[in-house]
Amino acid sequence: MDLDTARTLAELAELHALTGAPATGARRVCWSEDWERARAFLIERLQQLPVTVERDEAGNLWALLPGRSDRVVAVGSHLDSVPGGGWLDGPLGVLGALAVLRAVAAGEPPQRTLALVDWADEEGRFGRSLYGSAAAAGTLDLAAARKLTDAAGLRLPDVLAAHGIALDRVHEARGRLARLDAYLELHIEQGPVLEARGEAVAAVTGTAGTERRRLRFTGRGGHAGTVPMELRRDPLAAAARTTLAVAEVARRHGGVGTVGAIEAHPGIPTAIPGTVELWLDQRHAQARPLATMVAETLEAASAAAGQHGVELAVEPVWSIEPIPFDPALVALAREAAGGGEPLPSGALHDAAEVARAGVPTAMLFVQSLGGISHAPDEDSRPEHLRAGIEALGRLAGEALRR
Ligand code: HGY
Ligand code: MN
Ligand code: MN
Repeated sequence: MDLDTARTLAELAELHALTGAPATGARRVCWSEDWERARAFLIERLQQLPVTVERDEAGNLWALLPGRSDRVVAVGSHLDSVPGGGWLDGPLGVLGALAVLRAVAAGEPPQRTLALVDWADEEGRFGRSLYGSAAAAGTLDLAAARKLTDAAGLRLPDVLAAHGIALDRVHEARGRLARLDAYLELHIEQGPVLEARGEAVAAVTGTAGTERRRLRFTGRGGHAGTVPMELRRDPLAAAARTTLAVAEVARRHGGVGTVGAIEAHPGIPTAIPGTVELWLDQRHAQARPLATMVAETLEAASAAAGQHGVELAVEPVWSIEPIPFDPALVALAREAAGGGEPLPSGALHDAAEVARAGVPTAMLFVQSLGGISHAPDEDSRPEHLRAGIEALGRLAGEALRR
């Protein structure tokens, strides 16, 4: 397959210049104007190919290149980013898929239909990662999704409606996955392993289990200058103790635990907060230790609440179990990547939702410099990006033929 990887690297840089900036990072938060610019950037290029471009009921974008059978091999990722994210997380897989589409379109019709897919809101603007692929997989909990809001308090159903999407109908996107014989995703590793190994590209074994909750501590607000320390019921002190416990528990069990956001109300220097909301994200490659991490952390949170005389309310936001990818496809991906040891993914990917819908799925990782991601200085070496796109082409060629 003759892939124009130089063109893809140029397009990745162009997309970042259009929808982000080196110092402040990517602005492609899903459903935002910059994310719409990114979609338009992709659609403009797809329209130069003999493909049909469609948006499904959840807002995922599909481009189909007909093959000799209507069974489909899908290749994709996500154009949306976290606020201030990097230039590669997502677009590498979507524009890498575009490079494969171009190369296959230049030849005879493939044995299977080839689809490029750009999943909507992989980053979980509303707290639930993998929104678009979950809708297509039928695993999006609509009742829970109806209540979700983003950091600015905008409701998920309203933002979808503003883009012509009815939340109650998003599961109608499910039909497409039934036609997939394989789903392939190229992504940056977003961690330090490949750099430590000195490898450019590797296959991925699967994704870690993830538990996400919002903890609400309710104490008694008051004047920062007049309330004696022994009379305080300070929810932020309880949240701080809990945050330290999250890290200890994660270390104890070999997982990861993150408090990525704490919001104090009223959130001013001269008032003891009345309430504090804390976002908790815990992950582990195995389900049982992950469950133990959650239990121990919630125990520590209620002990901290007791110590500070505040109330604790725990709201589960979302969880996904550890997802293994298809062993046969992972073996093909390993070969395409040059034979290095496949590695597990601590980050979530749309591939997890597609795999748990029963579609044979595999991923390829490209080395991340310094293991940095979800930050403006996310980067990879150009020769590694090109090697990753070439490996994706080899893997897609195999999957189309076998
Ligand atoms: O949270 C994740 O792992 C993904 O990057 N959204
Ligand atoms: Mn990603
Ligand atoms: Mn991400």
